[in-house]
Amino acid sequence: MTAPPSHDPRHDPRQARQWIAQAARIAVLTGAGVSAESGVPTFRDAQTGLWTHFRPEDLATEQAFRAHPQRVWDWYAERREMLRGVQPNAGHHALTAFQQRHPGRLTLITQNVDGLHQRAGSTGVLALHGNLSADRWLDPCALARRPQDACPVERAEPGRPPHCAQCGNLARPDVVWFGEMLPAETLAAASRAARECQVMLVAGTSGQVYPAAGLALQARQAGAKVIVVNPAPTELDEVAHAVLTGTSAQLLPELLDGQ
Ligand code: BV8
Repeated sequence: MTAPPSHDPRHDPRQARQWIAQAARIAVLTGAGVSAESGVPTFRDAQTGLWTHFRPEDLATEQAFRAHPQRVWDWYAERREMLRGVQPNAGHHALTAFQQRHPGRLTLITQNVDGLHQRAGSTGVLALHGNLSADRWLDPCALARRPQDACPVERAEPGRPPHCAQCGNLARPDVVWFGEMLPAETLAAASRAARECQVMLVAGTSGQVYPAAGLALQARQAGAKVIVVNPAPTELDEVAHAVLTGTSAQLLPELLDGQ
């Protein structure tokens, strides 16, 4: 265990590790940073290639998709392609191993849509923002007899978003876009975990996106110790009891392994 140069408990992994050891219930909130060491660019890393001139917030919206379906679809297709060769990293595995050693004690809440926690074997993952590798229909089928009936035919033509050959409905990624509500049950379960935990571990998120980032405040207000793991300052540092500067693949094993 590396002792920090200045013995400030706010920056001492040993103090954080002790809080975890004593916690009956632990909630973990992860963001794009925990996938960085798997080679997945974070959500606010500089966009590259075709996307240099777009902000993610301007692409990840229903309005953008309706206005430019091809462009938004291509952005998601490229992100899906990038995920193909990617593996979970030591941070993902440390969370899974802890869950396996202590069934029911750690609730994993993620903002990530890359599915890496699930692929690492984590269970009961509360995926607040959906799943990048799944599609759903943009609108109810215009020709269906009942609104809940899905479109019958998904026609995929190279490069175009799959669409219904009968009514023209478009398929869209099964993620939560900006301006869209989060899945109510998932958010309620995440909020309950935040309010009932003794420790909330916040790893790899800039803390800019709500309501996800608000879970850290809920945990703090309910009396939990809040621990932030990030190589850089975040918007949640002032909510935290401990701010550990480092990467998740390095610090999550340090905090969780052997517990
Ligand atoms: C909502 C899926 C109710 C899509 C994502 C105006 C109108 C409507 C809403 C709003 C509005 N103004 C504000 C809002 C609320 C809005 C919001 O919060 N906006 C922000 C930009 C201010 N929220 C919403 O719209 C949410 N819905 O509020 O509904 C509503 C409805 C209508 C009207 C009003 C309210 C929906 C939010 C969900 C958006 N979808 N993803 C997709 O992926 O394409 S969010 C997206 O951001 C990703 O999921 C990402 O995970 C998430 C959060 O970002 P981070 O994970 O933190 O990633 P980021 O790149 O920012 O930071 C990475 C961090 O990692 C950094 O800190 C870095 O230092 C660190 N790091 C780097 N390397 C490492 C590392 N950490 C550890 N180890 C490393 N190695």
